[in-house]
Amino acid sequence: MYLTKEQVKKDIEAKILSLFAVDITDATGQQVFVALGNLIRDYCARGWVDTNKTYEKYKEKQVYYFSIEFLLGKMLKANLLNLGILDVCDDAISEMGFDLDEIQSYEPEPGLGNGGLGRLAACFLDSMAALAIPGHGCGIRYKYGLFEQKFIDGYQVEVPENWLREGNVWEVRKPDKAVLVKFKGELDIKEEEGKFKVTHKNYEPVLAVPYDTPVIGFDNNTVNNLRLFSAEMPSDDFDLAQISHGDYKKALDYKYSVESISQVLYPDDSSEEGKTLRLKQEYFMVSAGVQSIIRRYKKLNLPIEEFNEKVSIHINDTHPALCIPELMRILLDEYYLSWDKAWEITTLTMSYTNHTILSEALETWSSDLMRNLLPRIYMIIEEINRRFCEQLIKLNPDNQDKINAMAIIAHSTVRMANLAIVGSHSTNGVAKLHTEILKNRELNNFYQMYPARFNNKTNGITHRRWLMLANPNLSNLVTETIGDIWKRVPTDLIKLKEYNEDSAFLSKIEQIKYDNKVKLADVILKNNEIIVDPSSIFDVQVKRLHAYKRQLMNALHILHLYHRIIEDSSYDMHPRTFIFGAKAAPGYYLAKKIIKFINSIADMINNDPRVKGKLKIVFMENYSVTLAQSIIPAADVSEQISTASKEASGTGNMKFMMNGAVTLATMDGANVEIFNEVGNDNIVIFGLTAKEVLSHEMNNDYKSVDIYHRDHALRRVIDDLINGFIPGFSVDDGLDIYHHLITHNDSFFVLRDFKEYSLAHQKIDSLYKKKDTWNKMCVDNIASSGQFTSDRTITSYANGIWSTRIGEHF
Ligand code: HBZ
Repeated sequence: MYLTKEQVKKDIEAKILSLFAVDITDATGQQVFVALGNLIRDYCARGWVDTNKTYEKYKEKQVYYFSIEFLLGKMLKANLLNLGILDVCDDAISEMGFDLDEIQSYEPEPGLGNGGLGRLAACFLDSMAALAIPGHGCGIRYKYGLFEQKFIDGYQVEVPENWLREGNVWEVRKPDKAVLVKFKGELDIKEEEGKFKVTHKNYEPVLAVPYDTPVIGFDNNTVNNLRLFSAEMPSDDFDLAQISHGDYKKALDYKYSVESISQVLYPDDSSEEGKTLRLKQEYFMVSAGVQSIIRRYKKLNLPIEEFNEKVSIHINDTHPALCIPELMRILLDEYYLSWDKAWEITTLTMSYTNHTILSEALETWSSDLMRNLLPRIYMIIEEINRRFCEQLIKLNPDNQDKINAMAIIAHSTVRMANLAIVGSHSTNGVAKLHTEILKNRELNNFYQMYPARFNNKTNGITHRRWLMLANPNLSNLVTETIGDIWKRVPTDLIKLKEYNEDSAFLSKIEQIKYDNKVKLADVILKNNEIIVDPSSIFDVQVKRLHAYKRQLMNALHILHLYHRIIEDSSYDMHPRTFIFGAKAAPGYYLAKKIIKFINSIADMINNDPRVKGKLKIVFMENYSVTLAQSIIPAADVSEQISTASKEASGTGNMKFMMNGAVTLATMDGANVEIFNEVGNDNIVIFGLTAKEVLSHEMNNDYKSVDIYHRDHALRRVIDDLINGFIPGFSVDDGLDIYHHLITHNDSFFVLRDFKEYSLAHQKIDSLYKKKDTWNKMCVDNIASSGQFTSDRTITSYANGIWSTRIGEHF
């Protein structure tokens, strides 16, 4: 849209006046933020309504991306950028005596996700809107997002994150579009005139109230919708009478239990606990979302048999897999379709993405729990399973083991991944290696049965947030150098390669990186009270804390460097600043010990004068999207060091390369594809390959203790865990880590990869010392990053899975 600065100023003044009854001269930063947020909603309201009307008018196929998490990040500047009014608003705001970044600091970050999976969902929304794809998000409006992390005495402490305290400028409550979700109760099934009539009696009703947030497309007048549901007590007397029978106390207890459904995001991204509340959350989101979709479909006046031609439902990991039995339920019980027809429509509508191969993260539910909470849904899953097992028996009459392994229900548990694969027409992994592992190992049985359903969609990130917004100076330099086509066609970034030996260009790249490091150094000083040197190498590992991601290997290596430096004061290395950011799941014992370990070595090393500025360690509290946006543009080295085969894809790796960091990586997840794009000269690779890891696991032939005895330098740092060497780090804390590495045989091959990791760091050091080589590597990384945008990923989903239109309407 086009606006003049004068118009923006007038609009802001008028908003401030109408919302707060104050003049702009008396307005607080918080008030300016709220006014600007409201103004953005005004600016996009017409487009929001018109986008929907156009979709309806042309009866276009809609995609609904169901995800239990959307990790959006702050939206003020992203929305201004997408509306095409970022610069004019920036100018207007500063002329009014404010600073746009400061204004954005008043926006709470909606932390409605744990990590990669939730952030991917947010990048996908941005790309669907940018590509004018009729695609919407569907999820839960958690009252409390992911906990805020605090360090007390080096330990992680979790504090509730009340992100809605000051209200949320972006959302619109839609009470008229609320739907009823039914839990528990009994079923009454009668046959009448050849139809099965299913009546759900004595159920517990929960009202799902939608809150809609606009998802603004980049400069294309498209505004899609993110619909998040909040759980409320229904006000309908009839429904309530069933529950409380007029008993006030009972009604209040019920209200509390209903509201708890959308109260808090589960903070665990690595293990499934099988808690009733989580299952309630999943069905709540699914049932509310599918009912809304059906309601909207009805408005098209098309036969229900054509549903799958107009609707695609995407299941982001297995958490929304109950979409499958829920749609079956509606088609069977409300439309009286035959099982076969309902099943055909359902499988054609549904598609599923797998994000993990870690078995402890695979979702299963106890049959008893599910039967009790969701009687009709469980009955439908039983029937899906019965029919599926019939097929399995026909195909494998003599292989009971295989049938047991593939069944959807076995040993009184419902396996959600099996349900998702069987009930959809597409199953995809999130990087080539990951998809190959799924096809050839973890899901091989299913791949053999349904080879055509399996496909790869390598993850991507939105370059609008992760380059244009996070790194405006680099973004401007890119545009000055190759023009601005890359903003719409990010693969155009490859043109930067032509400048990778242009010394004037390289020094501008270097200067921008340096300036970003100075800015981050300020943040570090403010947050951590640590002075870091912007001319040191900023070596960054930011991601969830997990044993397989091997923050521990990084920390042990830092300890190793420390020993070398204090033993040999002439030890030659370019000064390094190691930066960490990571939250641990509150119940993940080992991960929390690793946090304490890193904080303890940071304290020790940062305060030891013998280090002479060669090493600094900074563990930034409360890693979030907001922090990522200031850390990533300032990184020189991107640590992507997971045990090969364990990281499905990774997306941080892509954000770093796009901002000109050099990746230090194992051949895991999307690192493999980054390696293939940038070439061996522009990345530093080390460690076991996925094949080697899987072979060790299969043959059970790895013994960490042997390496411990062989490698003196490594033994020394492992012993430091338990010999009291590190001030403030107790032997008890150290023993937990020690046992993991030695007694329990180091499940993630830290000891095996340590030596190569250390050599890889030496290589980084010598590369960095050759300034031109290093700067060229940065440029080549930026140039190749156009392959890793979510625009590319989403285009491939739209063409290969959803069969939805891409393009501009207006
Ligand atoms: O999904 C991550 C993968 O670990 C990462 O490799 C990949 O790039 C990313 C996007 O595909 N997985 C997660 O982030 N998983 C979760 O956050 C999660 C959340 C709740 C759960 C289980 C996993 O119950």
